[in-house]
Amino acid sequence: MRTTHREMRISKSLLLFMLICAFLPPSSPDPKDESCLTHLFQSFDDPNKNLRNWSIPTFSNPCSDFNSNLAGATCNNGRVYKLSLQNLGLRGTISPYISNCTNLQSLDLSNNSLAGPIPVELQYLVNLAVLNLSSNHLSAAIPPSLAMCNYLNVIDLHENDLTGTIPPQLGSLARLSVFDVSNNKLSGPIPASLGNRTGNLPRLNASSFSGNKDLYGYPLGPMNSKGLSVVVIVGIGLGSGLLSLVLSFTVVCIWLRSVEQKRADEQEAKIPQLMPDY
Ligand SMILES: *[C@@H]1O[C@H](CO)[C@@H](O)[C@H](O)[C@H]1NC(C)=O
Ligand SMILES: *[C@@H]1O[C@H](CO)[C@@H](O)[C@H](O)[C@H]1NC(C)=O
Ligand SMILES: *[C@@H]1O[C@H](CO)[C@@H](O)[C@H](O)[C@H]1NC(C)=O
Ligand SMILES: *[C@@H]1O[C@H](CO)[C@@H](O)[C@H](O)[C@H]1NC(C)=O
Ligand SMILES: *[C@@H]1O[C@H](CO)[C@@H](O)[C@H](O)[C@H]1NC(C)=O
Ligand SMILES: CC(=O)N[C@H]1CO[C@H](CO)[C@@H](O)[C@@H]1O
Repeated sequence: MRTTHREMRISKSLLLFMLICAFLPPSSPDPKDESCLTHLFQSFDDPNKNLRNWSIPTFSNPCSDFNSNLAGATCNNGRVYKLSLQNLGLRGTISPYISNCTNLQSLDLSNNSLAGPIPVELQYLVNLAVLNLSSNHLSAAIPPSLAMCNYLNVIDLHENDLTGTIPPQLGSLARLSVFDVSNNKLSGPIPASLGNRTGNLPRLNASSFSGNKDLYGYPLGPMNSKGLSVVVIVGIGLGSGLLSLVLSFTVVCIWLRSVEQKRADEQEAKIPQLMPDY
């Protein structure tokens, strides 16, 4: 009787001990990941509540388990190394604090409704190999500093509202095998460092660049046709300007003449009155 009671007490405390252990973090939490995830969560707008288990307390230790307890985050050695948050209907922007997830190797935010610029701070993610921000509403220019992420082998930015030119610096990324900026609002020449890669570098074809109406050069067509349309537009502009100038001149001339005529008529009418009546 007594022993079973003691056993029960022992097993109870053992259970308590195990419970405490289960809730204690196995490694010390990382302040950088916490800052990264907290700010990212704040910059996202999540109307479908897909990130409902991204709560502030968990950010202090996102990698308490083998895996992260945050939807879409994967851990390795106590750090977040992969964020896969595609197809979640996320709105809002990408916080520059993303740069504090310094162990990130893969960032996939594709097929959401994220707006704003691609943060230049991505340049601090020196381990980044995969960047997929495709099918969002991202605007402004592609940061040339992405070229600082030496391990990048996938840059997928297709279907956004990106403007400006393609930074030639990205051509220096030796590991780059997938580069897709199709269906944006990019303009200018395609840098030869990307459009016409030489040596052992994987070549990119037209499908990487198509759907940007002001982008030109190999592997897309030359500027010619666009140059012609610019000439036509300038021609139409100048022509219509000249025409309206001529028209307004004519109108002024007609008005002046009618005024003159009117004055002459009045003068003529006055003449008989001025004439002394003999
Ligand atoms: C959060 O969601 C992910 C996937 O939906 C799941 O694996 C994880 O266990 C959840 N975490 C918590 C604390 O509920
Ligand atoms: C994009 O996400 C939506 C849900 O937000 C989903 O219905 C659609 O199939 C996704 N598209 C792709 C190409 O994964
Ligand atoms: C990027 O994400 C989109 C949509 O989720 C997917 O269809 C595409 O294959 C991805 N790109 C790469 C290079 O994996
Ligand atoms: C591509 O590069 C090769 C080697 O540098 C060069 O001979 C060729 O003319 C280039 N093609 C175009 C279309 O620029
Ligand atoms: C262009 O490259 C992509 C991926 O490398 C490939 O899937 C596609 O078939 C290529 N298209 C052409 C026209 O060669
Ligand atoms: C600790 C750390 O790296 N903090 C950085 C987090 O990101 C912001 C925005 O990029 C930086 O200003 C901090 O220095």
